[in-house]
Amino acid sequence: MTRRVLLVNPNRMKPPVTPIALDYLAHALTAQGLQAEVLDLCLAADWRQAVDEGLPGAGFDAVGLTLRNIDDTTFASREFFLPDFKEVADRIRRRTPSPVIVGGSGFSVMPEEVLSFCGLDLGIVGDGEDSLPLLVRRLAEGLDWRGVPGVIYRDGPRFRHVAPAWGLLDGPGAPARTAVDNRRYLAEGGMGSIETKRGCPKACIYCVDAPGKGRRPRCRPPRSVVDEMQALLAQGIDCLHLCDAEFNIPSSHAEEVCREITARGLGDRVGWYAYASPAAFDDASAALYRRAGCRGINFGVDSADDVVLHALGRDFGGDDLRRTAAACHRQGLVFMYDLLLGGPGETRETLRRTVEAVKEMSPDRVGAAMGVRIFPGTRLADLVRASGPLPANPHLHGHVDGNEGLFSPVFYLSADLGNDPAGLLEGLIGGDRRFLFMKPPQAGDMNYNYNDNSGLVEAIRQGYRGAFWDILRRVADAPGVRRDGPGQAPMPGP
Ligand code: B12
Repeated sequence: MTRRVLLVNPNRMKPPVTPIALDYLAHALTAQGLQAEVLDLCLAADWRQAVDEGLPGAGFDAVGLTLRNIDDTTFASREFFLPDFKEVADRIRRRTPSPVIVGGSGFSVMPEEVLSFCGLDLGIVGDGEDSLPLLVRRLAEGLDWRGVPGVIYRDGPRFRHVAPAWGLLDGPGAPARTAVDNRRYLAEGGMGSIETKRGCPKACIYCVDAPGKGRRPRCRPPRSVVDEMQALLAQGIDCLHLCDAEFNIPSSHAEEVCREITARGLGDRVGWYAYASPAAFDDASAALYRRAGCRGINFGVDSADDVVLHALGRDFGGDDLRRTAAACHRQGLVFMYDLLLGGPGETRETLRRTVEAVKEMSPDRVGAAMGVRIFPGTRLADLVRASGPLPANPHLHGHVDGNEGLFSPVFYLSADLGNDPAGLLEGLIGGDRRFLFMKPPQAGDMNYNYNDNSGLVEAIRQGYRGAFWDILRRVADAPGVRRDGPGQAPMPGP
């Protein structure tokens, strides 16, 4: 008997971002003989009606619910998405007796807390491709499912966990990418998406990549990645954002992917963007990336100050930023430096040094996020807890009372920055239009919080394509002139 699974995307943020997880999961379910359907609430005119119509009673063996974002990780807005997620989950549960299984990058950070908050019983931490089909089958066939890798389930008053398997991604097959409306995401979200590997061995004190992806890099064969790119291209998806936390960790794999793209002659047919690390980047990488169709890199540099970078657990310093910037300039690669300001060790002096140094390195854009979201399970959380109760800590902001688990947003913002850190930062930036802010609505057209960003929605409607920061750049630099498509050449609109 064919088992049926409904995969639901409850994330309705605009501009919309492809729920690539559901495309990957649907492919895996189908490949393993199950039937998968996607209910994408982001693309529904009325999500409540879509849930009511999409859930015909007991028709599914399971409903899979993806939770990508817990909150917007933005100090200025501190938007918490769980109440909305719970509303969707509640409505689904009223419409079906089928088991509801939760997963996703947000879920994996604090699975127990999410399930408790939503009154749900079952989830999968980490990769879903192998575990979800196995769990659904075992549930449907009345077999013992309690050993499925990554599973977390309610057992009386507590939860039980099974460790994720972190399987290798070395199979030759590529996901078909046909379960999600990728064309519509390109038209309304400005880009498609693809993942080349999972896992990061680095030790940044605030990062939550490890709970969802593991600590060991698991790289896909470059041929499989580029097969998937071609499948997307066949659907007209010619602008992509890589979904790797950092594309060039390890750099050898990133280079192999670039070579494979170039060897297949796709470098001028597909444009792509990535997050990357400045630790392992030079002229050769910039040249290789560009030939392979790279249209822009967002380097998550955090700071330009060696003391702060060390405190954040980063494995690079100011010199790496300078080398990377020079390489991008020489090779004509558009790039952004994303700063995460106000963390442990930040002072008025380190802030000044960072802003001045970055201005001198002259990236095309600088993301000036201030305040670091403290997630449970990170070294930053340990550090904060070790210094006493949350409400007594002068560096903490947000929901500090009765929230020792750090479930709803709590931010670290160094008290050494004084009473008006935002004013201090704005003064240092001094109206430099290359800086983007996480501070809606005051940031205006320089707002790079992508949570309900109407300026971006409008630019994409007009035909802009690309990473959101690069769309903001092009809109600001040449208002009224559309510059889209691979290699910066104009490209037909949606
Ligand atoms: C690339 C990326 C972006 C790009 C996306 C570009 C694109 N075209 O896709 C951009 C820059 C646009 C972006 C924006 C934002 N992002 Co972002 N992003 C990422 C990143 C690096 C990859 C996400 C991804 O697609 N991964 C690949 C997919 C395949 O993995 P996955 O979703 O985890 O799915 C797997 C498993 O989780 C599981 N799974 C998923 N769903 C389900 C469901 C079930 C039932 C099961 C069983 C399993 C399962 O199986 C999947 C396959 O194995 C992640 C970090 C990371 N490494 O994951 C952050 C991340 C998801 N982003 C994050 C945030 C906060 C945001 C923003 C809110 C930031 C902002 N304020 O603007 C926005 C939200 C945008 C939106 N509309 O949702 C956070 C979310 C954490 C949190 N706070 O909860 C993350 C985790 C980064 C972080 N470490 O803080 N992002």
